[in-house]
Amino acid sequence: MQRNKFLKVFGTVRRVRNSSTWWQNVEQGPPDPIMGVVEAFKKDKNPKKVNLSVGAYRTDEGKPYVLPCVRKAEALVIDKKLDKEYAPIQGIAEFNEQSAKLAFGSESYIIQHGFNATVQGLSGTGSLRMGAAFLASFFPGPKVVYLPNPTWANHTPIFKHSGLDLKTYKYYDPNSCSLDFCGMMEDISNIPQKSIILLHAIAHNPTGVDPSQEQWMEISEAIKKKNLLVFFDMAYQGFVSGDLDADAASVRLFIDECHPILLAQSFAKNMGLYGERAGAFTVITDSKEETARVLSQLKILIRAMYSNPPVHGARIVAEILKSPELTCQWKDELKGMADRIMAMRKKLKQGLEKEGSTRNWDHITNQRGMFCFTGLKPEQVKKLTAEFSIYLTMNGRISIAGVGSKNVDYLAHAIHQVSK
Ligand code: PGU
Repeated sequence: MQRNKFLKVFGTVRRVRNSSTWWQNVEQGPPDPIMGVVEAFKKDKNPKKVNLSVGAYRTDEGKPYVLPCVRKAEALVIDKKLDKEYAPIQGIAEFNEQSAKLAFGSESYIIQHGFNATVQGLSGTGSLRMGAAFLASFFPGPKVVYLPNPTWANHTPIFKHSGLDLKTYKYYDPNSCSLDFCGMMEDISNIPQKSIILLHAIAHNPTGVDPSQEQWMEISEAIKKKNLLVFFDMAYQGFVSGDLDADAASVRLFIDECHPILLAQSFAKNMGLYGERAGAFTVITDSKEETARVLSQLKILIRAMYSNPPVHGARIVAEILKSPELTCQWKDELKGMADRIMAMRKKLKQGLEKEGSTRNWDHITNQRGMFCFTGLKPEQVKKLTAEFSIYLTMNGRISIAGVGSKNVDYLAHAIHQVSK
């Protein structure tokens, strides 16, 4: 039997075969801008440490939250003693059907006429990646995706990884901490005809700033003029208002306005199914026949990328969505999460006022969804982490879902200390 040989070189233990390895030119990569912060948080020994980096809901006590409706649905799924065979390439049919109904509304003409090619995706990220692969293979216009500036940190690698080019459009005004609507409209008017534009359907990440319904209408008109293909990322349906229909308003408006959109959905946040990787990707088509053609190509892409999706999370989602009782319970629990986040926004703002901060913190309560884009500069973020063990992303984004009544005053105090 051959034994491994070890050699100590400058204090590092190395396994040796030859003098060189295949991977000697692989450079150390940088930590992920979001997940890397979680890793740093875990290493911190300070008992007061607070993790506000990743967008994952926490209870008021700071604990991860499994929704009771998910527990119930999971028990029902387990009771069925289903087999562990492969799902179809496009995923579980019931899950795909229910996901599309949730996004477009069960009465939507899209659903009635089968104008949706919907496949199960690996949560929101995998659904976006599937969409990117589809665009890379089949989009007939310039393969350039216009992203809002700023946007979720992972959008850029997802589209780049598929070989698409990226450009940005103006979205956020740091002076007013609100939407730069004029800048956005101007940039859209300069996008070349038949390009691709990504829009956050609700709860824009990282800014927490969404257009009003009137502004969405104007955005739709401007996009129509340029004949752009819209790719909606909807990772937070229900998380803003607790109302699933209200939170899908932008997507439904674009459907009513006959935009041939793409849609990535995620059940990570609204059902708390983060690690189950349950999501869906939809291409809106012109006919049932087009749906069949698109679906056939999506299946070919999926087969090459991961063959077929995981079943457990999708079974839980389908169990909830097909049961009126469980859906009703889910809506209550979703509203509970949305309300707790809103209450924490108010408490944080009050806390800053109590600390004596003279800065305007209105944006904490004006912004929506899971995140607050605080406006803190990278040096202030570094101080928050170094001096107070408060972990957030370098762009000054905090996950309000990670704030609770026990740490909100500490957070307000720390933010005041670094920003006064
Ligand atoms: N799209 C947006 C706008 C998101 O914010 C996220 C998650 C996703 C898609 C993908 O979520 P899935 O978990 O793949 O369904 N953003 C969170 C979670 C951490 C991360 O970056 O993946 C965040 O903290 O920004």
